[in-house]
Amino acid sequence: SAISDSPRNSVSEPHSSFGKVFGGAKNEAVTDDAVSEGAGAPTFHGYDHITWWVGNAKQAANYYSTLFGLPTFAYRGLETGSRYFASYAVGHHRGGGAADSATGDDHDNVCFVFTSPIRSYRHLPDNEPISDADRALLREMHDHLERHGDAVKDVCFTVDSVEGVYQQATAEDGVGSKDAQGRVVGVQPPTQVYDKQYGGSITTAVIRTYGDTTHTLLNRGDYKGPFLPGFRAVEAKKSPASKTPAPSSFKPVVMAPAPEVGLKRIDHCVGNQDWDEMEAACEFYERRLGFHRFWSVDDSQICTEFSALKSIVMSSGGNADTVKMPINEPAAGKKRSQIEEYIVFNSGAGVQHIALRTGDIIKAVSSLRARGVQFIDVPSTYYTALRERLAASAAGSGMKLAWHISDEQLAVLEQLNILIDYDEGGYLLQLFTKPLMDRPTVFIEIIERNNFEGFGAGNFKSLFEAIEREQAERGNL
Ligand code: TYF
Ligand code: FE
Repeated sequence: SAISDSPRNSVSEPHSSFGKVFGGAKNEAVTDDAVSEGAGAPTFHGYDHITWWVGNAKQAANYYSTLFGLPTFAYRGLETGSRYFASYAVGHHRGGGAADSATGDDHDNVCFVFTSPIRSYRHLPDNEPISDADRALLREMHDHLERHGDAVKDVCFTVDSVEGVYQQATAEDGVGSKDAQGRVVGVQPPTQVYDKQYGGSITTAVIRTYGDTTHTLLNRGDYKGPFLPGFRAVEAKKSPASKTPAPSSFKPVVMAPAPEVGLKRIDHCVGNQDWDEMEAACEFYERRLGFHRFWSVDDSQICTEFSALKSIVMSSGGNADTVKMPINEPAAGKKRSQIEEYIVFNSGAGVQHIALRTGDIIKAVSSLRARGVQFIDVPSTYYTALRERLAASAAGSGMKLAWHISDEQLAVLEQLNILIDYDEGGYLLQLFTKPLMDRPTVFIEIIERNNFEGFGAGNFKSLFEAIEREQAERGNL
């Protein structure tokens, strides 16, 4: 049946039979090793934004504005003096990442940045007045596009101490400051950048993680601008003012405003690894960033008739475990798994999906569907099995539940093809878009949590079978 095995995978349930739960405390031995003297455990406040490198940032920004209700609020490009790159910041950004991390309240901070090169690297004239740094970045961006297509480049966290985290991440600690593939971890040492236009400054540093993905460590200090230095605010577009009154024969076309989506924050951001790379990627987060293992499942638990995967959720700890970076790797199966398909089309490791949290998934998904977002659909047998399980609980023969979803709510969830995973104390509602680009690589998850911090393990089988049907259409099984 669809969610037949016990989906008890919450952190509060240490006896989970589905998914392994780790203690809440950090791995002290590892952390002590890695922290250089004087530096305390780093504090992560949350996700600030996620940067994608794409072929056409203008269109990508429009796609996420129109389909996901994330308006462009800041821009840099030719008009702001950026001669080689254009960037659009979309979403709702409330500077500083997670102002409410102490309370665990929603941060109302969902922000993507789409960046494109706007000049060729190979065809720059000999006398092009470009800085060495911009020339190197132009080359890196074109290489990235060739290798990965439109893809996530950087996941930016707001931190208390950029210097502290960077120092820990790059410390000579027996492994040296190189990652498992022998590459230097430090990409950009801590740098303070002032903003002449808006005032104030930010501090950033950049480190390398899996694949070509990086993490920017950001402290917004006293920064006053709309997003980051170099960006200028973009206001919502108004219709052009005209002095001459419109002729009465002219009936302007007026579109109904698109329904609001209500995405609140980035819940987690998952990285796919190549074969046998998961452990090293997890160790990276433990040793370099002081993360701990929050939850895991292995291939005996996540498998369909055809394919399997392993997954470990790495978490920053601290208030409400604000930053969660699950790591997947393929496992042996009869056919090519979705992780292997990703690895082929992405040419290696990278960000697989970004989960966006909402407080009202019915409203969010209704709106997203109306806007044209395409989701992966599970068969109706999923809901038949779910109803049986919930009925058993209600009759006292199943899991004892401290929460309730009415038949009517369940019917609405089925209409929208929203998936449910739960334990005794709470539940989550989630669903997944189809891949967002031609390469079957990155997708987005929409998630609502109700006292349940698990990762939808009870949905994995149905979900992966649905994904496999799509893979088959792509000729990848
Ligand atoms: O939050 C979740 O439930 C997802 C599940 O390839 C998931 O992370 C895991 C692996 C995968 C697709 C979805
Ligand atoms: Fe997820």
